[in-house]
Amino acid sequence: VSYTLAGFLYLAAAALFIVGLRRLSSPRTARSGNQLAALGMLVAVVVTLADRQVVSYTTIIAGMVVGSAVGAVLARRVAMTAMPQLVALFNGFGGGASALVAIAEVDRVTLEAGTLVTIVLSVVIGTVTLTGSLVAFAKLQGLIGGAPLRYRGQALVDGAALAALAGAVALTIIAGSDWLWPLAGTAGLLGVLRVLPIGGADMPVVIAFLNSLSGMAASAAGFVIGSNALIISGALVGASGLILTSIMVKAMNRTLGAVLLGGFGAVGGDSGISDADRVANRASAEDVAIALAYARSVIVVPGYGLAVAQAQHAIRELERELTKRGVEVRYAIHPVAGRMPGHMNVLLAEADVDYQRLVDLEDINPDFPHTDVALVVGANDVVNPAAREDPSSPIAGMPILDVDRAMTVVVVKRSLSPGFAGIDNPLFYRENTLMLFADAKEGLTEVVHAVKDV
Ligand code: TAP
Repeated sequence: VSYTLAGFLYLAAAALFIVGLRRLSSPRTARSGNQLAALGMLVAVVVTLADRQVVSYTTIIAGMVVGSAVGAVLARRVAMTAMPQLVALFNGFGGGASALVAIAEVDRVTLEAGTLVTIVLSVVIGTVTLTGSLVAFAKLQGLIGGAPLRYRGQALVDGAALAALAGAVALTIIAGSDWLWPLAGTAGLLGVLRVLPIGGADMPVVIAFLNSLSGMAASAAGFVIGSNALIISGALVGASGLILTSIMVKAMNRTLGAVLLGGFGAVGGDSGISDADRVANRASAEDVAIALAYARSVIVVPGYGLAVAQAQHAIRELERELTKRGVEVRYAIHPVAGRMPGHMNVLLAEADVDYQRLVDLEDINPDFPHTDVALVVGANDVVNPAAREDPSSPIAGMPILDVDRAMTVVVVKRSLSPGFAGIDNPLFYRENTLMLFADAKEGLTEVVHAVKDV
């Protein structure tokens, strides 16, 4: 491939990435956006293989076969609810790959000051991303405890690690590439030390942030090897990761600084609900069916439990039955409902729920006071009124869906157990709340039958 043609094709790939990303902003165009971006990646990979003096095609093909096989198995096996861990691993490997590319490049290029700086950046950001992501993975997968790790002298240890990293950076720049591995070692240590103190409840934000870092590492590696396509795609990942981080941080009413400092999400904490007040109104599927069938308006609030139970088709069926009876049915989507950004949207799309019925938090909250029934399915933290009412709650200030303001609230979940944040939910003990204790799929299926009989 001629130099100009290669440059042109890389540019085309970058344009495909950008258009693809743009199309991801609406569910209607997301599928084609994904395909366009994948096409861009294919172009970039093919041109790289044809254009560069690659080491050996045999090694590359072997790598691609093994990688694709692992990817295919993961794609089929990993449950949607475990997607955050998988994304964490992907980010980590992306960061690690960028660091390795930069280290490998040292022997091939003449080290000018500029190149050395980009190599140091790739190695530091890439390795922090790798080890930080591995810790995030281990926390979400339950391999290590999700609680924030606190110990005496933590600030001192962090400070020492930071100082060691600064020393390794200085030595690499002054004394050259021999110091790259110690540099990677200290950066890796910092990644572990920084993510361990952060609680499981903040992991999604950490993962989005590490995603952004993996993009920055790739971009820096792009400068090292002089690849425009890598610089641009890395920058796109870096920027979109940061935007996602900011959206999630806002949705949890935190700041990125507070999240990264860690400590949030400690289990325990007094909910302030006395045992005498812990009386829930238990309802049967028939009770729920009557409340729903005679309502004018129903807002469904899907949460993590809907995903676990795979109850998306059952809720869609219920929506059909209710709309047949003239009930207005909409879905309220909390930005961090479920376990990954867009979780509920993907789930409901799978069951062919019309996008028009999906309403965001800010737009739907004013409607709850005029709504007959808020039907909460497998959601907990995102409807916990303590966030609004109790300044001492660990989730105080987190924007929630104001379901408690609806005339009647129906909650479908198996028990009174807490959700992801591990805290009690006073909503379950309110007078206008009916609890249907059931697996979401089984419970909703019974409700559908009962609605048909009303
Ligand atoms: P959660 O607060 O985690 O509550 C889910 C509820 O679902 C649980 O209380 C559980 O109660 C119930 N459940 C589990 N299996 C069920 C089943 N088979 N049938 C019916 N119910 C079932 O969920 P949420 O309201 O969606 O909130 C999400 C939480 O996850 C937030 O704290 C958020 O910060 C965090 N988080 C979000 C993300 C993103 S980006 N979305 C990523 C990671 C973490 P029972 O055991 O009683 O059934």
